[in-house]
Amino acid sequence: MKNGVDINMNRLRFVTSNKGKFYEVKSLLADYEIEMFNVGYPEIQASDLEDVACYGIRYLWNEYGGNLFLEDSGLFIHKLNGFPGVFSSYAQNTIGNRGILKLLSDEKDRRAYFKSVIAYCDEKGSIKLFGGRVDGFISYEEVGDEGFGFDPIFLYDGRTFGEISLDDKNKKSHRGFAVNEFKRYLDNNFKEVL
Ligand code: ITT
Repeated sequence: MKNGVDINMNRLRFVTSNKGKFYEVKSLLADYEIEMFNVGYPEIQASDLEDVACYGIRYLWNEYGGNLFLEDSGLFIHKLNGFPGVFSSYAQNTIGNRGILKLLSDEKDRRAYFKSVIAYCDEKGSIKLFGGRVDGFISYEEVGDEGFGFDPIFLYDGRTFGEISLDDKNKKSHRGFAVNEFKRYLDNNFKEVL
């Protein structure tokens, strides 16, 4: 303990049920001990990922204390006015990638982006948000079996995220950018007390 604060700040709980996300984040935060903390939290109906993340992290702080983070992400398709966006999980579990491709079947405008928001709560209950975004296109068919979720239909630089390795995806993805921002914050704020 230092000034009443647990100085082992390099041990963090990542609240998620998604192993694909967990491995991506764990690889980027290799200097830290990351524990998968699969406890679930309410995801409110809101139009912004930030609002969903803030509500979730406050709930988690009340239930489990600090030193934890969550990550909320979504796929936003221009021609569908941002759908599935905050409903990405629901869309993935119901219509899936095939359903998304069907919605865009005769569509030439296939622009889409992934967005990621990380909400972190420290030992004292202070909350910080970090974000990342990657712009790409929806493919015409599912390609590749790497990654998870929408990866086989998200085209970036001529290949889908389903065709590239985890390390490659981490260099260009929404989550990669958000986690690197988070890492910079952790390195600046906590490394010196270890
Ligand atoms: P949590 O337990 O962490 O909430 P989740 O899978 O429900 O896991 P999200 O709500 O953040 O995560 O994700 C919404 C949906 O978007 C979900 O179906 C994911 O599979 C999908 N998704 C998120 N990031 C993705 C990525 O990098 N590549 C492909 N699909 C992704």
